[in-house]
Amino acid sequence: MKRILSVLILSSGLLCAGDIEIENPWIRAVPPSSGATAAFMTIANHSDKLLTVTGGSTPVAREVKPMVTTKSRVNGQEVMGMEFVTSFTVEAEKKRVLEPGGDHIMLMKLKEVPKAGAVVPLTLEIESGGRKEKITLQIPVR
Ligand SMILES: [Cu+2]
Repeated sequence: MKRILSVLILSSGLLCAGDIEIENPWIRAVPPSSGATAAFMTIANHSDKLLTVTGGSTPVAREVKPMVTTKSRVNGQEVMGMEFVTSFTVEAEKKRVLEPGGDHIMLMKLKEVPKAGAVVPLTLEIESGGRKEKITLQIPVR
């Protein structure tokens, strides 16, 4: 059986939905001509099961996709890159930090360019132990 849980918080801070805690979420303010921006946060998994962020949605963008940093070797040199992935995982009792220069959530094909000081809703689809949950965060733009 699937359980859908929806939780709302105001502005920044902490969200606790059972075993999932989202710390310090924020969205990067971008110039009006930008087609994309990114969301950052720390996802804490307090359960004993693997947690997977399988997707997301927001009224301000047509596409929401997880992106991770990659390391590859080109001509013997280590090269850092970025790559879209279908999901993020967070190990049991661990945290995953999404931060500038590292893993993040891309908001693309912006319908509305988030301005500094605004608060943008972002819904994350999360799976844990065969259970699916939706968490809606109210994320400050800065
Ligand atoms: Cu990106």
